[in-house]
Amino acid sequence: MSNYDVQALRRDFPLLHQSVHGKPLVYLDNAATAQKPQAVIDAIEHYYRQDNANIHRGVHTLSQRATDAYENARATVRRFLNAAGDKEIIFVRGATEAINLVAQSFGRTRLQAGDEVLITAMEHHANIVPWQMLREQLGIVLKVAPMNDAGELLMDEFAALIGPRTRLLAVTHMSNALGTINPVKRMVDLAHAQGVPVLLDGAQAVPHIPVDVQALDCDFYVFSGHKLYGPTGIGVLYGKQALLESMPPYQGGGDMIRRVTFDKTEYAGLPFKFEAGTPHIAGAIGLGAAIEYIASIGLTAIADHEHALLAYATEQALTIPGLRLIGTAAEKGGILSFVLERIHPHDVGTILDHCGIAVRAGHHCAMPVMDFFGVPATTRASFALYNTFEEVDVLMEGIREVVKVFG
Ligand code: 7TS
Repeated sequence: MSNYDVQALRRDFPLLHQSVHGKPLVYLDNAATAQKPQAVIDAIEHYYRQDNANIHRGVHTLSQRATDAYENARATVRRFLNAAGDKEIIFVRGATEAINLVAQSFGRTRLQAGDEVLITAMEHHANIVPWQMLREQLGIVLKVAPMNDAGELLMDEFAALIGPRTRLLAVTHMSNALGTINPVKRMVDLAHAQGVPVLLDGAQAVPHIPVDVQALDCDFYVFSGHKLYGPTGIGVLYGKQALLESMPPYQGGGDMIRRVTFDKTEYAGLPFKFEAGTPHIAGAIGLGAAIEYIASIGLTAIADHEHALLAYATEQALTIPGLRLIGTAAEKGGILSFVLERIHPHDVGTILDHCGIAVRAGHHCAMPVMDFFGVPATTRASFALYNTFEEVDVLMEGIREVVKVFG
């Protein structure tokens, strides 16, 4: 912690150095999307200035360079997740597309009416709606594991919900609305004990928690590049090789085939079977650069810094009259979600914006979580590697200003 030089790190992020409404920008909407370091911007620019070509299909030099850069990014992701091989890393648009891929490829071919998919009460809509679509298509049953008032899963109830018809457990590693970090290793073990495969939604977890998919032994792991300091439009589906091999393609087109005639198509092997069409080449390269950037700092150092920010912010927030925290799990990542008595979160967000502070006000694509806590929305501040204790002070001053204006 002591040699964590946040001011030096901030200089790596050009966007942070600007004013909003005449105030220095305080960017605390990192759970929605994180800012990009110069290294990522440079990698994307270098690709478009020097190497741009379509991949896998060209013998010319640029195409080979582009292919190498794209496949190197895949290897970087494989090391980041400690996957067993590059074939287990599928580039997709983001966490959302990855979950839809699993629902439509794995789900649609393996599940039947009456089969169950088990999720939790704190899922993002991206890990609810694809299963509801499968319910429409197949007549499967969606089961929801409950949580307590702190936003922690009730583990006994969860374990009891894994039954003979459970075909998949799909659960968030870290909640975007509450910050709760779930005991995913224990959950995987409980599911596997009953032969149930597990999908982990790592969209919020990967920027904050070192992930080892082999140690977790999860069957699928998904995340988005843009929350990990990488570009939008790129994300990752990790799947165990044998499982991915047994699944049909999600989309058809170029690059995912070995041979096509009008009568029959033979699909390509992994990972290309799941990457139909020209992929987001620059996005993958940018994501690779983001992962290398994070590795150069160390995810553990980043997590320690963010935990210190969260502890400080929590302590300060609790001194503000009428403030109620939403999400007080013992295991929590850098997310501070709250409501102020009789003040709508949109008003909070608007006033904070006038103070130069970017927070998110809304349901955070987790409406069932809002329903559970009996609130229409929350205001959410979420921390990243470049946030400072001074910024937490500015946030708290801003919230006190809101209370004064509306109080
Ligand atoms: N899962 C979780 C836990 C998320 O937080 C999000 C995005 C997604 C899935 C979907 O990711 P996408 O990149 O495919 O959209 N969460 C948020 C958020 O909290 N505010 O904006 C997006």
